[in-house]
Amino acid sequence: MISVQSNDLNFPLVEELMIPSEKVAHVQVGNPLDHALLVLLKTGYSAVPVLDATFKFQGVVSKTMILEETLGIEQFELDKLNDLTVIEVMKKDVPCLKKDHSMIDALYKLIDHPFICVTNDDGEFDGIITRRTILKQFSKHYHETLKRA
Ligand code: 4BW
Repeated sequence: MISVQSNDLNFPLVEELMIPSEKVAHVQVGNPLDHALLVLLKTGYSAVPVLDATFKFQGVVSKTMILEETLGIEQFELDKLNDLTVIEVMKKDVPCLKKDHSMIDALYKLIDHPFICVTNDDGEFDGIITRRTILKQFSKHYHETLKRA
């Protein structure tokens, strides 16, 4: 069996691959659900990070979470879109990465999540790393390194 050490292959760091915070659509914990749904629909993303007023990462909210919350027994209860805020429906228990983690750390976490948020030591939001980015990197490595071996 061939064992490959990730650092032997000189994989890039999360910092080099992430989408920086200024290019990432996000919502805030106190936003009403109708605002969050509007952001998700306008950007076309299924899910986006949730931040607090001090730019600290708090969780992730998706279209599905919002729609499930507004679905009553027999119909959608659209009043809930105004009455509830993002903090009441978001998923808080999600993994994060730091800028100095390697691409391989990101790969393991991206198996179960379409994107992973990157935070600093104070929990402030630095950006996201996505499945697309990692797949592109592996494709690049395959052509440049593994295919030649
Ligand atoms: O607007 C888009 N532009 C591009 N270039 N690709 C898009 C766009 N919207 C969706 N896609 C593609 C990407 O390949 O569909 C995939 C699934 O999107 P998603 O999950 O279900 O909305 C995208 O795959 P990805 O780039 O690996 O992104 C994984 C997830 O990361 C997305 C979305 O939830 C989140 N995301 C990506 N870029 C983001 C973002 N969230 C906020 N802001 C961003 N800039």
